[in-house]
Amino acid sequence: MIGLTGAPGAGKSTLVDQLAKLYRKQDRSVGIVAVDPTSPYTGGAILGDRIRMQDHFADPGIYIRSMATRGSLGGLARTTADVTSVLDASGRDVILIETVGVGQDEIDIVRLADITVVILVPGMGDDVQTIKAGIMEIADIFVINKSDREGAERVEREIRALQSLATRNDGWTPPIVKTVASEGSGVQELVAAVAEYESYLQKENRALKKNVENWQERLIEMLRDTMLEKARAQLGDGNLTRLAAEVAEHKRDPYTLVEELAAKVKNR
Ligand SMILES: Nc1nc2c(ncn2[C@@H]2O[C@H](COP(=O)(O)OP(=O)(O)OP(=O)(O)O)[C@@H](O)[C@H]2O)c(=O)[nH]1
Ligand SMILES: [Mg+2]
Repeated sequence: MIGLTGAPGAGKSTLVDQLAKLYRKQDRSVGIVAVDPTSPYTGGAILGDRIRMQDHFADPGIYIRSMATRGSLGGLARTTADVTSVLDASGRDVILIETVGVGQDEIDIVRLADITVVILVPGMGDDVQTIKAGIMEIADIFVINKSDREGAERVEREIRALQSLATRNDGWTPPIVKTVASEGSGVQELVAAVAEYESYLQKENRALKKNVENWQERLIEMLRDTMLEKARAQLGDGNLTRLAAEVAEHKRDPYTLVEELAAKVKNR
């Protein structure tokens, strides 16, 4: 299960498309999940992806599912988790999850993946600095896409510099692969990097350990969602507004209120 994340327009879909083609050539079945947490209403990118993916529609070896945000708390990550679980169970050899950006929702989504590929592009300037907190931790492999553009070397230097500051505690140094997804170059190298990380994960049971960690997080999320749903149901419509007004008007303190509400859910 490979998660690919990066800024809007970084070339994620193009790269996913190329990867899918390559894996199909190796006769492996592919599942693609495209998640768009940022644009709940337009769905433009997803439509574009659908059109781009038309090539594959006749191929039963490829399953494609696009999802826009559900807007509800935890909804997207959870739905994605469910879809990927189904794909996993269906025995797809490779599952590619495309998601935009590096916000919390997306980090949740990539946490589902066995391998996380972070896609950067040249010309982002200081962006690498701003997003480093999120991405340095989640990237197993870095891709510098649009390497046909000026500045790819600079991005590479910046990643290396950040890597030298913080080594991962599992000892893996995420490789940096330069690609031009629109022309298909570097994709072979990316597949090789994925395979290398895969075999690294197989050693010393690392894959299982990672999976256990993922499930630990996911169980907590599922639990949180379920409890929250219960609390919402308990609260009923309109009551939240009334309670919020009371807190805003300093008639109640929020800490005691939340304790009370939580206790009610517990006792049900
Ligand atoms: N010059 C250049 N253009 C590229 C490359 N890869 C993709 N593109 C173009 O960049 C644009 C965006 O590509 P997408 O694959 O849609 O990017 P994305 O990250 O999926 O975009 P969103 O899903 O909207 O966030 C398209 O016009 C691609 O043709 C590349 O390596 N070099
Ligand atoms: Mg896309």
